[in-house]
This record gives sequence, structure tokens and C-alpha cells, in this order.
Amino acid sequence: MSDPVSTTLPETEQADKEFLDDVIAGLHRQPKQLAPKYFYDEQGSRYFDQICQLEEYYPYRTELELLPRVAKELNDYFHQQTSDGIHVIEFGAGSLHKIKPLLEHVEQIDEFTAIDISGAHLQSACAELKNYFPELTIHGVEADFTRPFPLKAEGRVHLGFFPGSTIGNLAPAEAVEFLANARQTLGEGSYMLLGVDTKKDEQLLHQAYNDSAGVTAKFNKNVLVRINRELGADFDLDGFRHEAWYNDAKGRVEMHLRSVREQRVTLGTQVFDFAKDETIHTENSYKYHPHEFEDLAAKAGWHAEKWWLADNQMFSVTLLRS
Ligand code: AVI
Repeated sequence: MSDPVSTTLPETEQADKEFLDDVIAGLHRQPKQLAPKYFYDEQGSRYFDQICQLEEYYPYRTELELLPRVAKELNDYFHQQTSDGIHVIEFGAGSLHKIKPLLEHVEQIDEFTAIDISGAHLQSACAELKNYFPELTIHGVEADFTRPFPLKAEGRVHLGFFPGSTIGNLAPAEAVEFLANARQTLGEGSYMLLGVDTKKDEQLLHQAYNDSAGVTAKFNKNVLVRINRELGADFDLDGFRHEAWYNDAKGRVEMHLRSVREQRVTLGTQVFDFAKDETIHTENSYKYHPHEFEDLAAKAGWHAEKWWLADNQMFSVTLLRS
């Protein structure tokens, strides 16, 4: 019998304080900004799952189609490299759909740790995964995956897993810092498998982040709903409009919430004035050519061992070795 699904209790109060401090600091900045990690409360995670089902949002399904091919080749690769068991650590695990092809095809994986900021969502996803893979040891950890994280277990191969191009939501310098922290967490002789969205036709990018059903708009605005509910602010939800565009010079899609009129928002004793058309910058989604990503990973001390490109070139997966 394998271990039951284990969990770590959230440090709720500290997280609430950090959320409040970050929102206040971000809204005092010029231009105003909010960190994309705050999208993912329970409702936000549900909206993101809906985005992944949209025809226009190509990253999710393209990566999911690519992963079985990657996993089969990885199985051969790891058999050549080691006879040890493999412990996969997924950073920002969400709904745990992407891990399934790896668990199905990479025979040496016998332990899985899922780290995610949204605890409630993670626990149900871990319990569901346990139904599919009853022999697998599963740990669900509610934590900010961008920070270093203590991993016990010697004599095992650690394979970090960071699918979905979530790395693209970090600025390049933050991505290097994250990759360096992950390298430290995973330790000597470890590997890391990442899904990375590629640069492509601007129109396709525009459609992916401005879907016709308006789900991405709801996902974007949900951060204001959350700030109102959890921090007691008084954002008028009709006073802001979702916008997303490709910034070619920076190689990223930007998401913003644009104030439709001059308005004042209060949060406790704090007052934030918005000019008409002023925006809150809520997310960046960087796109990389595989060789650009290889260079970025090298700055964090990783060597790009292999990479795979979807047939339509719309998404890539890279295996790094420490
Ligand atoms: C999670 N992350 C990779 C998504 C992205 O495409 O940058 C978040 C997202 N934002 C809008 N749509 C999806």
C-alpha cells in the first residue's frame, strides 16, 4: 500500500497579510499593477479551467497533445540514465491534468508532490489523481511555488515539472530566479521539465487572450472581486474593462483592467484614484523561441538536454538537467 494523500496546513494569516500588503503597494505604483498569482482563488482557478477548454486558448490543448510523445521518449531516456525511482515535483499544480501522461508512460515515477497556491482546489485534484493511480505516493502542498521549498529524500531522482507555460507569467529575471530556486530545491543531479509557449502570429495570441465567450475577461476581473471580498475594498466591477494585447518589443501578452471613467476606490484607510483610461497591469505572459528559453535556463545553471516542439510549432516542452 502506498501512503495516503498527505497535506500541509496553510499559513492563512500570513498569506492574508501578504495579499493586503501586495495589493496596497501595487495600487500605489505608477503604473498600477497586481501580481497574477492573486487570480487563483477557488473561483479564479475554475475560470482558468474554463479558459483551458476554449477553442481560442491553444496552449492547454497543444501541450496536452504533445505530452504523451514527450513522456514516451522520457521513459526511454530515464531507463538509460538510472535505475532509481523518480519523484516528480509539480510547481503550481492546479488541476493535475498534465501529470497524467507522465504517470502513464514514465515507468520509474513512484512519488508525486503537487505544490499550489490554491489549497482547496489542490486537495480535490490530489484525491482524484489517487483514484487513477492508487499505487502512487502523493503529497499536496499549499505554498507559493516561486519560493525555495524543503524536499526530503536522498537516493532518488528528482524531476521538477512546470507545465502550461506558467514560467511565462514571470518576468525574465524572475524566471531565472525561480529556475535557480527550483534547482536548489531539486538538488544535485536533478531534472526539470517545462512547458513553454512559443512566439507566433499576433492575431492568434490576441484571440487566445480575448476569447469570444468573455471567460478571460471574467478571470481578469475576478481579482477585483477577490480584493473586494477578502480585503473589503469597494471596486465597482462595471468601472473596469478587460484588455489584452501582444507587446512585440517585450515578447509578451499583457493583460490589463482599464478604468472606464475617473473614479476613486477605497480599501480600509487607503484611497486610490483612477484617471479615465488608466489601467491596472494584471499579467504578463512571455513567449519564447526554444533557443531563447535555453539561454534563459542557462543563466540559472541548467543545461537544456532535449526539447520538443508541437507539429504546428505552437508550443514547446524542454527538459533541463542540473
Ligand atoms: C497560467 N498562465 C500560463 C496563463 C497564460 O496563458 O499566461 C494564464 C492566462 N491568462 C489569461 N489566459 C490564461
